[in-house]
Amino acid sequence: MHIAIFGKTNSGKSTLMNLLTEQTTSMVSPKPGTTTDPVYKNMEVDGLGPVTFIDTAGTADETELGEARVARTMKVVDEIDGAILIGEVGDDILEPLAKKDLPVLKLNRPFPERNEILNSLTALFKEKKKAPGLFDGMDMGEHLLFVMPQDESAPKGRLILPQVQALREVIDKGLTATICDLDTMDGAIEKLAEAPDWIVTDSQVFSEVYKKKPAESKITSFSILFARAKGDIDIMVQGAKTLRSLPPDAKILMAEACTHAPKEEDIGRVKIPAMLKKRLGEEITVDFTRGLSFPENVGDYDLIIMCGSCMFQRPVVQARVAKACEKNVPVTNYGLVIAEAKGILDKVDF
Ligand SMILES: Nc1nc2c(ncn2[C@@H]2O[C@H](COP(=O)(O)OP(=O)(O)OP(=O)(O)O)[C@@H](O)[C@H]2O)c(=O)[nH]1
Ligand code: SF4
Ligand SMILES: [Mg+2]
Repeated sequence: MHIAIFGKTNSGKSTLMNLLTEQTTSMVSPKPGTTTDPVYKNMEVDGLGPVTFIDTAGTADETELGEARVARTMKVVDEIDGAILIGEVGDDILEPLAKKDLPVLKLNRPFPERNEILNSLTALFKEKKKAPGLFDGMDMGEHLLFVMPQDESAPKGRLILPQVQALREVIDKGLTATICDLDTMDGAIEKLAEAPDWIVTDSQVFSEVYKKKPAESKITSFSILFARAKGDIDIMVQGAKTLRSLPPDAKILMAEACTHAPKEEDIGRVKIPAMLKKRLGEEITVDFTRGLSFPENVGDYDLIIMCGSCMFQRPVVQARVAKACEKNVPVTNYGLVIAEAKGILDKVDF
């Protein structure tokens, strides 16, 4: 959950950030424009779980570079689940918050006690609907088989974040899971009393897993679970299907949330572009963007392909889907595009 603090310069945003996090997270000074870039701090809040508080540069900043600072603050609105507003705040902030129907806590100086503020936040967010989970629509007690090959680009000795998040949600949702590699998949299924209800696979081995799966098991991928939970699955399935009609000189944008250094076998940098060229021809253009930067000229593209975006809050993914739709640009994600490229998109269960 991301909660940003907004207010005019010198309103006490950084003071509040330090009060909430009980440490000197942000610099405080009587000089307007002290905070220049958003400052992020993670904190566990009783009743809310892990929260990232974001201190922002003040609005109504008339100092040198003020305009650039305000622009960075406005971008934060795309990332958040809620906001704390200090004092009088302009329509430049109020309107986008209202448009997204985000919960807002209004505070004035002098600030209430820290616990009082945290309790108000917890109460405010409890009223708002819970964000969708990865396994919504699956029933408690269902058994899942996770096929998770770890290739050269996997981090040493660890699992990638989408897999970690999925494992955690299995427990939270009262599901059970068996984990295997592609080579050990047959043996894993043999050990089960019944075929798994669902097979969740790494998208890269989609077609191999599909061939091996018991007829009664439904199949999906980690990326598709993330498309369901964070994006808009219907729009993104349609986006993947546009591969069927893209021109040979198509312009495609790959948007990856992570900022890891790409390795030789990188899925976003190497494997998917190679698949796209095989399908559409060598004439296509593939551009890349990373992290929170997202180009203004989305309308210039014929297709936008996002990663699973496990690092992003749902609002960021939703904002990207909305931006693409506004410009009539199809949008999808890695898993869906791989399923389409391998010819099994129509056989996947959503
Ligand atoms: N009198 C009084 N001063 C306060 C209060 N809270 C903060 N201040 C002072 O107000 C000044 C600005 O506080 P900051 O927390 O840096 O304000 P900010 O909104 O982060 O400012 P920018 O980063 O410049 O946008 C500092 O000198 C603080 O000590 C308060 O409740 N009462
Ligand atoms: S943010 Fe994207 S690239 Fe990074 S681990 Fe998550 S899904 Fe993979
Ligand atoms: Mg500040």
